Amino acid sequence: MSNRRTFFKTAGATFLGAAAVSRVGAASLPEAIIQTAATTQIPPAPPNGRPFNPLVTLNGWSLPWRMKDGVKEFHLVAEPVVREIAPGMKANLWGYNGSSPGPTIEAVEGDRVRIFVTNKLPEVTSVHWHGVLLPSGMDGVTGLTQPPIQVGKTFMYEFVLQRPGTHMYHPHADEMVQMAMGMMGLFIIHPKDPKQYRVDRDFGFILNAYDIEPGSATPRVNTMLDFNLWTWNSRAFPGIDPFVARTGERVRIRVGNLTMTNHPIHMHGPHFEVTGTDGGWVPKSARWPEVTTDVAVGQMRAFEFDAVAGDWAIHCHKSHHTMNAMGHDVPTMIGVDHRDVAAKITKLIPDYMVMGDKGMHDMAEMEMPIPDNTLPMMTGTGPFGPVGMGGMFSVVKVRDDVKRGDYADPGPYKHPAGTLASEYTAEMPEPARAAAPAGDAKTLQVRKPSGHPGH
Ligand SMILES: [Cu+2]
Repeated sequence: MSNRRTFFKTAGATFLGAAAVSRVGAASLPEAIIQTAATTQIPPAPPNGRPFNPLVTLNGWSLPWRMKDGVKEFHLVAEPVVREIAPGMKANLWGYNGSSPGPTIEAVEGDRVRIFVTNKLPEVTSVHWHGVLLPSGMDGVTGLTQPPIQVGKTFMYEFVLQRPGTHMYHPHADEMVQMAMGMMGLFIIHPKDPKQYRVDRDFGFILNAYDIEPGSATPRVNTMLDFNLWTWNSRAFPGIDPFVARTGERVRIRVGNLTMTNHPIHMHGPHFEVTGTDGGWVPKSARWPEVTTDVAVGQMRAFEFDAVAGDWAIHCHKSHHTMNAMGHDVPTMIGVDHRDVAAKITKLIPDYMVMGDKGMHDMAEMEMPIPDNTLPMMTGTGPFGPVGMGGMFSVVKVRDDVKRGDYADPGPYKHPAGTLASEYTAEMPEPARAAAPAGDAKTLQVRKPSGHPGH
């Protein structure tokens, strides 16, 4: 195990320690760095090679490399991992280098990269570099462009990065199973000129989804649509870190989708512009303002905005995707008066609770008994009480006093006086309602379109 190291968050992080480099410097394979923490690891400035502005991978990390004869060398290890989806729930997934998703690969336009992939899964795999321009033989499609990477074997991919952009990597072998188990990662190609496409904060994450039965820990891999855990980088709210920025900063968020359905990503607060797709950067004249951008399966979208102070929700706008497990089999009880039934059931089951007859917000407030290793369906607490959200939800937290390079959660927003919604407590008359029309519905006048006979 001497070549496996676990890295923890340290201020600024010494990911690629000098000792690590010298110890393996003479070896033919670069050291495989392993990292299992599920909190956002702020990447350090690149220690060598072309300079770039590092990406902040939400609840993730970037893979260190070594330079060898001018080639940037990375080492990915495909292996089973344990991922905390949110505090209180861990999943048995497959990933790379200790985590799912795997670490972000960051390199620069013009770099020659050599990526070693070691297979420690129980079956064959391969890696496809999704969206990256490369020779066909490096594309990683099992059977088509290469034989599978057998269990215990290592493959080598090598290519020159031709164009800056936002990309992903994932297996192209037993894809349905391996992606349902969490095998994926971001692949960022930074521009050769670090001033080009420059932003103050650059975040990235992958949309993924799991079907993990409440009380269990391993995803069902044959599920096509009915997933119960909708995640960003294999984390569900309240396990997803906030996007922290300083007022006025230019912020970019890059999103990739490797689920089985599209996700309209909606951000409250400032309008944003979609500035990048899998195919590269959108010319300024072709960008349009948005508050929601749909990310289809297999797509990448990058969008940018000027940060405005506040706590701004950011979430998938499919409301079932802001729910955790347990939310999907609950019957609709709104308007049902089941007090009589409840009284009878209580004689048989003393702990029976009446729930959902006035909507489901009470479920967000109540500590319902749930199986071990299961997330409540709606959860998370804000300064004003339960948020009632799970899954694909987080908060863009913008403050006037955040320091450059500081990504720590600044706590709840202090709203300036006169800018906060509040209860109206003065006297309130009954609202006047329009009188119902005389007679019954049959007396309603239905006017047919004129000058249009023949019906
Ligand atoms: Cu969604």
